[in-house]
Amino acid sequence: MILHMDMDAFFASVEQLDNPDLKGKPVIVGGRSNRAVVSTASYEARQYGVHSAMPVFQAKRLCPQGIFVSGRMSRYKEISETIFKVLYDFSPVVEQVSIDEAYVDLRGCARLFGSWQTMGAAIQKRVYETVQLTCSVGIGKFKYIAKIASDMNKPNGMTYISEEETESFVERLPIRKIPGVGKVSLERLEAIGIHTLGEARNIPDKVLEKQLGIQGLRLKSLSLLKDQPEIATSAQRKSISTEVTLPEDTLDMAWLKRILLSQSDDVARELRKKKMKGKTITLKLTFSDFKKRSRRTTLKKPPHFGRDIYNEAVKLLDKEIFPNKIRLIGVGASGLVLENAPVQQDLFEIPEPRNANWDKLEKTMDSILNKYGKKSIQRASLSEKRSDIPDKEANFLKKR
Ligand code: TTP
Ligand code: MG
Repeated sequence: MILHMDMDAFFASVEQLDNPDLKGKPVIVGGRSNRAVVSTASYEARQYGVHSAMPVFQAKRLCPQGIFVSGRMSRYKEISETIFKVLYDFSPVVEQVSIDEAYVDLRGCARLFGSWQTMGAAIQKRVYETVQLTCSVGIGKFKYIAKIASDMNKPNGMTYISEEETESFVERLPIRKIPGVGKVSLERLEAIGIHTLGEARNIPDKVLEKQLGIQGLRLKSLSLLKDQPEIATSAQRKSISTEVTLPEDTLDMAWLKRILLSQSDDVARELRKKKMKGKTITLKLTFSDFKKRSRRTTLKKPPHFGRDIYNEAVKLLDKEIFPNKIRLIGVGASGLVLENAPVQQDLFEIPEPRNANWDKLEKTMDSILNKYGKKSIQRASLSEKRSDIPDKEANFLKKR
């Protein structure tokens, strides 16, 4: 399930927060001149019909007693950053849409338990406790459903569209509520008698495409409850990697591979901690003449077990030609996706035989390491020459 969070009357609420005299009053944030437009208005001012993008002179006419203030962007940005930090505390999968709006993948909430609504309420509570401002949230199966839902009970509201309700919700959804559908498209649809997504569902693709182009096909796919875009997280742009400068330059492949196995375990453990998998595995080498080389492979099934990461890293190492001895070696995972994100299944794929005990072993190692610390346990294949694995300079979540 996806949650969409949107702060209530954001700029105006910040003004009321910083200046308690403004609380409960019609506050209108906008440019100074009469030619300027309203950025936003407090809910008290909205009662007079004032809204975003309205010329200030018109707002003054509608609400002469309004308190007009010019915006303080740096302050709004500062608060916005704090709010996003709160969201990242809940889930690694957060997509920031604007200064006061974000999607959160609730399936990625490691610290939240209970129903989706309990999770939504916990997020609202934490945002309020942290910045003393209210937000509204919507929870739904797809991003656009969550977004529409968050707007349905503003301010300080929560709207939950359950999996079972989704079909009838979409069926009855007025097209004007759908984000990204412009005025012209709306008028064209209304001209052919289409007002809801349910009505759009029965129109042939060709007709919709002729009327609205690609937008028409998008509406059709929404109406059919087809899979919609996933949350685009900044985590996807990050990588988890570790590297080490060797105590001496070497071409001893057996030693290098033992180090790679240990490093792959570290990367995998960090991935599992974050409930992520990495689609791209990178092998990084620096030679004794300080020349660098980076080799990567992208996998259809992203691994998060050390053994799998190791296998890929070794394949890359085995393909390598070495102009010099190796001075630094490292392995990383990027293209991060949520652990339970759907995997593209190959239609004719024969599943690889897999030793389930490996996975179990790694999970057991996780819990022992978490409990007793980094040096408490290690693979047997590493322990015979334990001292030859240099201390790792783990550099987790390094930005690429
Ligand atoms: P919104 O979330 O659209 O509006 P809002 O937070 O003020 O009110 P709501 O409770 O309905 O969500 O936009 C967030 C901020 O972005 C808003 O406080 C001010 C700014 N903004 C503009 O400057 N101009 C605009 O036209 C809009 C829509 C917003
Ligand atoms: Mg808002």
